Amino acid sequence: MNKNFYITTPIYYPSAKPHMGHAYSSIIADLFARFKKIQGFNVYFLTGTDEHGQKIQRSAEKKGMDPLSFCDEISKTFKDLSKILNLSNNDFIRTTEKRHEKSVQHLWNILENKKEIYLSKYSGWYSVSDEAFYSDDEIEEIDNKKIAKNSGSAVEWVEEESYFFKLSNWQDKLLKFYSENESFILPAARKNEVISFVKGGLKDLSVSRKSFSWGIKVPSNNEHVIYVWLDALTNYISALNYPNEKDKLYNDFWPASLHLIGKDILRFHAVYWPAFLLAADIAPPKRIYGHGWILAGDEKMSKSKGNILDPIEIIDKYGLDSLRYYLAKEVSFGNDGSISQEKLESCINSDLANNYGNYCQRVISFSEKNFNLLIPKKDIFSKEDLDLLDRFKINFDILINNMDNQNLNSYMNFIVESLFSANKYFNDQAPWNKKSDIKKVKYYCLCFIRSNKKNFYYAVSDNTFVIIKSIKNFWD
Ligand code: ME8
Repeated sequence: MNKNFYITTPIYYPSAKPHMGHAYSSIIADLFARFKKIQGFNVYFLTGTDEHGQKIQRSAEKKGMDPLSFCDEISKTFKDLSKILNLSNNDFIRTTEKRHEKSVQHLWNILENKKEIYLSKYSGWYSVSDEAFYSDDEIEEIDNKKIAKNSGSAVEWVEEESYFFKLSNWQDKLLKFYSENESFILPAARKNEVISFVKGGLKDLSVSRKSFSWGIKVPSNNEHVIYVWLDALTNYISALNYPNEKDKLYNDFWPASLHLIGKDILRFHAVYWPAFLLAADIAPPKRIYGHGWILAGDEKMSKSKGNILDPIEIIDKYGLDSLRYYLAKEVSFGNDGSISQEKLESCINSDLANNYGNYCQRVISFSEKNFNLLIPKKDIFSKEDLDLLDRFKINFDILINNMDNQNLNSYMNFIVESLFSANKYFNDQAPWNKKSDIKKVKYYCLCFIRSNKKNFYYAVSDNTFVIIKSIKNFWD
């Protein structure tokens, strides 16, 4: 069995400071990475920043800075955030690094040599905010402004010489690939969206720009820079030292186990990326999971809308583990979820403080008072007690299966239900009245805390004691 697991977040645009949406993708990816580690997998976890293209060039110009200095400054805030979030990432890639440029140009040369790329002229709509080309039927006019229907971003008319990738050749091969790899795109509803988009017909894709210069040069024609998405997607292999196919990282970890992304960038990952790779005879990743959006009210939280919650402020106020728990539990994974400080507080109160925290506190202080914190022997159990204790063991394969299919909601529900039933057990047994065998009750309760810690809290966070401490602080 292959015990390597390669997981990635999107590489974020350093056009403005990171917000809760970025923190969300990174925290959930980290949760899966940690879970696989607990299972004994050799995990490689990548995140980073996507630094080329017109969007970054314009953002830098607005600040009166050269693009690289601008990226240096903002990319650092993303890197700092990865530390503040306690991500277990192995690498942080920046697309302005030389190692990445070499990789992208190599991939370009392969595609050009294989005649998958040709020179022509692009005329059509372009959204700088999405860094995406749109066809006529994908745009609409609102208040005299042309916008992309799916994102609401402004589009502008572009006419310029451009290289094209023969995406139209890949329509049938992609459909075949999706049907042979049933769980390549998750969740299922998103897979259907992608399939109907591809069935609707694929046009050749413009993969270079000539009217600005902030990007990686087309090796054979330095008047053109490579389209930022072809550049950005390649980060997933450049970080593994592609094109050095003998490299250990590349050998061990490609194809990736999971690209975790937001649903806004599904088309790039589930259509363009496998087409580029198949055209270059490189295996596509095993899975793309497109999660939903974090909403503020009923709108997407985004830099351009200015409705963002700053993860650093929230962490300063409530602690990292509370935020990680809240995002994993309260945002139904795969769907959009609206978050707020009020909901975060009530989640901390009900689940962490009243439920798990209260439980740990009662059990531990009870055990301190009566047993000097020593754990009694296991031979005092009835069958019912052992069944209760085995709850995790019995469900372990189901839990692993949930996590392997990114069914985070079922996993979280199991944990939360277990917390409730453990609390109920302690109450029903009322060991403080000495009506039941208090040693037995205590053993069960401590086991529960321990297995919960191992199976869940380590996955949510590195340091369970920080959680218990922060829960205690919350009470006090
Ligand atoms: O798209 N809710 O970068 P980006 C949930 N550079 N997730 C959100 C979110 C929200 N409100 N807002 C952002 C790019 N995200 C490209 C990616 S990858 C090769 C290149 C998360 O800075 C989500 O994962 O716009 C989304 O897909 C990503 O940030 C977009 O980040």
